[in-house]
Amino acid sequence: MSSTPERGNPISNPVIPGFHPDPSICRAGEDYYLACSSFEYFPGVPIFHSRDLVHWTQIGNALDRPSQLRLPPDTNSSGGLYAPTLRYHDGRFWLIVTNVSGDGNVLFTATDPAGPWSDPIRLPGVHGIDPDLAWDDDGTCWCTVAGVSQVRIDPRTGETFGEPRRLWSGAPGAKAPEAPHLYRIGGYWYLLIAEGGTERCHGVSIARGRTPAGPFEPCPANPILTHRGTDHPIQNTGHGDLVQGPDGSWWMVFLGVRPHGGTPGWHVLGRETFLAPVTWVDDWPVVGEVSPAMAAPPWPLQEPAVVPVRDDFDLSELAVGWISPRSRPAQNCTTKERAGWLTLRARGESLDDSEVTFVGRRQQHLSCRTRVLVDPAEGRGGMVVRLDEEHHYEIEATPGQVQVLARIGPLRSVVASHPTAVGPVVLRIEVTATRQVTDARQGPDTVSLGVEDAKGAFVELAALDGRYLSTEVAGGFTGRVIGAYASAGTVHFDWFDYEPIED
Ligand code: 6LW
Repeated sequence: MSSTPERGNPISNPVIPGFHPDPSICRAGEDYYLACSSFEYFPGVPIFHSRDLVHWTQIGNALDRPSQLRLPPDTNSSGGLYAPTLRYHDGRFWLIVTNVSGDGNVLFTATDPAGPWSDPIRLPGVHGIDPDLAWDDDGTCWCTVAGVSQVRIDPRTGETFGEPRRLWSGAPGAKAPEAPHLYRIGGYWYLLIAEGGTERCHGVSIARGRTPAGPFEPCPANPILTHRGTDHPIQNTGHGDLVQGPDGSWWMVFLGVRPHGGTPGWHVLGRETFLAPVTWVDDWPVVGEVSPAMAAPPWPLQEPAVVPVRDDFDLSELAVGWISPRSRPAQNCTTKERAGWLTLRARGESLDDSEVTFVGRRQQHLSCRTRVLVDPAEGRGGMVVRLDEEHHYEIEATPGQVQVLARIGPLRSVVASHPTAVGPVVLRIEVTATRQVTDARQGPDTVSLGVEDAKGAFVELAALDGRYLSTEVAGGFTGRVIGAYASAGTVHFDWFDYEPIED
């Protein structure tokens, strides 16, 4: 267990930017896979692949059909799927996750993490969130949940054996001991947990024992990771998972946020997945420096995937990064009706509705430009920056007019109206992060909404303060999702551009 990652050229952290919280990682030979929570969105639990821990590509969503993921219309935003655990054992991939708005703890298996994953194996005897899976040498499977408690299960049937037993639960008095992960490393069983709550007091602590049930001895250096009380640009660090790199060195993935603007600071991209090196001292893990530009690991890095700006909707299925609130019936969302177009058929009457027809992708950059070509001839719809049903800014097209609408909590407003030629129109939203704070009350960014004229020039119709589309204002566990929607009739979209803007 002794290998210290060399210091190489800087790489950017988060390694998976945007709303990708509660990361869980596993290694299968030379491949790494990672899963994140996804809450009220369908499909659920995005699955990523990497061979260097630095460059990640989404290869699917583990829960991508209604028989796996039922999120009823009354599922709260930030309800649904909480933290998963992804493990590779006995030649199969295992994913356990809690649907707090449905079946509780459920387990899925796959031979290919890109899918298909199995139908759910229910675990009625496992209570609580943040379920973890760990196997003993004799094949016994232990399921450990927030709190922290543990019960033996049969992962193939979901059967539990005996009563849950309480395990070490972190520092006395620390709130929210959760995100447990149990590892057999060397002569110890290590129990890694998060504590302090997923906000600014978040942290990672660890204890070790000689059996999976303990007793556990807390690490004298706990918390082994926290940024609480610091002015570090990455905050809320916690909810970690350990993994060994290709050279045997150890690393941790964990969640963090990047608050922007004046005080108290607002994060708009949700909780993102970060990476940090880990070394071992006296058989205790020591987490290395967490930096937005961290030293690359000491092994060859993959070429980063080239991500196209434009999605032309030319494929018969939507790309894996597109998500919708709660469900996405084919009759409301298809790329098969008008070849090369995304056709959205309205269900709700506005983005205030829990089942609005909306297809979006996570905002992954502090500044970015999104554009869409919309044909509203048969309805009403447009492009939106969404936090949840009560916090969204949109530019909406009907034949001959566009409007900018804003929903902030109890307030809903038509901010601007603008005549357009009848026919397809290009809508644009530009998000510009606050670069220089000159006023303590300054927000994290500005969201500009408008259209493009016949020459392609941006006609800005409104520039709105982005703080109202932040998690600090909206509450909950998610981050911004930007996409296309229909609020009446049928609306067609020819293409959608998402372009990062360097800060
Ligand atoms: C997650 C738990 C948590 O399951 O929030 O605040 C839940 N901590 O670890 C959703 O991310």
